[in-house]
Amino acid sequence: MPPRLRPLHFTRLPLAESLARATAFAARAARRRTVRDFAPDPVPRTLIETCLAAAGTAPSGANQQPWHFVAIGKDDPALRTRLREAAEAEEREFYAHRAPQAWLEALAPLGTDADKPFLDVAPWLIAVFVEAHGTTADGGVLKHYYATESVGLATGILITALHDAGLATLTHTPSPMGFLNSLLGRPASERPFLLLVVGYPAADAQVPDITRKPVDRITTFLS
Ligand code: IYR
Repeated sequence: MPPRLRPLHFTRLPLAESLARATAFAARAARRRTVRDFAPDPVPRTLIETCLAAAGTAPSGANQQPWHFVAIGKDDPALRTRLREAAEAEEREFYAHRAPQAWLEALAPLGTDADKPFLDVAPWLIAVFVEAHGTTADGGVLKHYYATESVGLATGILITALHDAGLATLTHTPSPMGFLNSLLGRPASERPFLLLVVGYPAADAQVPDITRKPVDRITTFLS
């Protein structure tokens, strides 16, 4: 069957405007910091939903859109407690036993530990899942292509959208994350990708004094 096509309707920007936009965006992006101290202040659901809509525009393998987001507000404090307890149990194992010394040394500049109060405090947690495979019309397994890469792209857009909307995020990766399936009722066909913590930074939030590689160290131009 031939693909169904329609006109793109692309508007080309004047070059000066492209440059101005790119400069402004790079400056805004540079202001994003991973935050670990959150304020309890509420964030309306509609703001989260709008950023999730942006995330859902990510390119994906064969346009399969193999992502699922579970947004957890504060209506169910018992669920928050269960999530925190499960994450901290894994983290305690990680910091005390599982992490090789070299990994702990790599994390030292960030000052992280097994305590995850932000899982209680932040107004929203967004659990991101990879749909490792889909389901065919007759109930069979539908292979997904580049599922992990696709979800990484969507998560990048989500983080950027949340930042651009004036919110702070923490990309949290308790490992292993299987408890997210059971606590959030997601099927075995979905693999937890990460847990995004979202809200406003605490008034006294501090961040590690670290730098980013300049563009000429992360890029090779061949021209
Ligand atoms: N998941 C642990 C450890 C951790 C790992 C990496 I890689 C980080 O960049 C930060 C933390 C934790 O959340 O503390």
